[in-house]
Amino acid sequence: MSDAPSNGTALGPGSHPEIAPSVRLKMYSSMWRARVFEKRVYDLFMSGLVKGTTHLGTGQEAVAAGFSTAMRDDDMVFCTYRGHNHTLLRGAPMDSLMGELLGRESGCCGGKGGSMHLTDVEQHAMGSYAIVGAHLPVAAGAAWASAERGTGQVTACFFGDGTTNIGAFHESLNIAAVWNLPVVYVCENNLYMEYTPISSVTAVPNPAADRAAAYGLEPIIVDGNDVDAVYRTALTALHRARSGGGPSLIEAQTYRHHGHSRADPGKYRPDEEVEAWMRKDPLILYRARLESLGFAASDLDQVEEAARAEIDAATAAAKEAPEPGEAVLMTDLWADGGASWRR
Ligand SMILES: Cc1ncc(C[n+]2csc(CCOP(=O)(O)OP(=O)(O)O)c2C)c(N)n1
Ligand SMILES: [Mg+2]
Repeated sequence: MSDAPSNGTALGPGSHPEIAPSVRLKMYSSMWRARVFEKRVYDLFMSGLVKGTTHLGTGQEAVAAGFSTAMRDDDMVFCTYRGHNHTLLRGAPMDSLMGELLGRESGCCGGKGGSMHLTDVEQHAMGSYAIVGAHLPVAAGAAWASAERGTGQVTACFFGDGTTNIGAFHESLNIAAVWNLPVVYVCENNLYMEYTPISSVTAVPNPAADRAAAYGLEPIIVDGNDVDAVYRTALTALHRARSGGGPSLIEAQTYRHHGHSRADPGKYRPDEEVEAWMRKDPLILYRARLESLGFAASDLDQVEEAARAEIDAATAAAKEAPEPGEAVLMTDLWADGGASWRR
């Protein structure tokens, strides 16, 4: 589980001191863990071992790393089918995620869910949702439950730019604002839906931030490839929610390195655009920043090595794990078709 930094969630807006070196190293490590995970998923998919489809979060790691580092251990996360980064960095063990992708019994959903449904409730990773926009109202409900119970938990809900044109986005933002819910909605604006540029189907240039005013919220845009900026923005929004200040809507500007899903080579994107964003790779930018701040290159190399060792071990464990037996078919089901609770 990620460590909530002690200098973090107690702070109010605008009062964040310099980010501690240990927090910076943790964020660098988080981004590398997510990067090597996605790279391995890609390779295993190409060799036919990953069951089902995949939507990789490569290039978008800074959003998950900054948020997960700023969160309290019991804060909840809801995410989309592009949810590997968020589920991993919320604390789901890498081998259970890899087991899930390979359809093994060791998987976080017993091998039944696969890439688009990664969930680890014990770690407060509350699910990956394949229907665009479906999880936004559920996240509002989770936040409402925390408020009613007085647990102090905040719910963070991640989604794409295309989601801002779905009704559930507007309904959720509205109820979150009206009920002052402790929820932080985060739009990862990677400029595209499946193959369609968001700009070609949206009436405003900033698909999330430009809608914030409709719900009485401040427009917040953050460089989603700058993990420090994401972390500071997350601290402010989490603090606001936890201290009764209500929801936030954050637009994190970022880019996916691959196509939409495994079948998409992403050729509809102009070469110059892809190249410009590759130069803004969050891992490369952060390594340069850390070196300029005096972090030893050998320490940073060690972080990268540790991530590679972790993914090798997780892959080996997943490959060795058995496929689920037939008994798994009857687990986690309403065996009576839900008859008892429907009455
Ligand atoms: C309600 C609904 N409509 C359409 C789809 C098909 N679909 C899957 S992903 C996707 C694009 C979503 O884009 P965005 O919200 O920007 O997320 P990204 O994939 O870029 O992370 C679409 C249209 C779906 N899953 N659900
Ligand atoms: Mg998108």
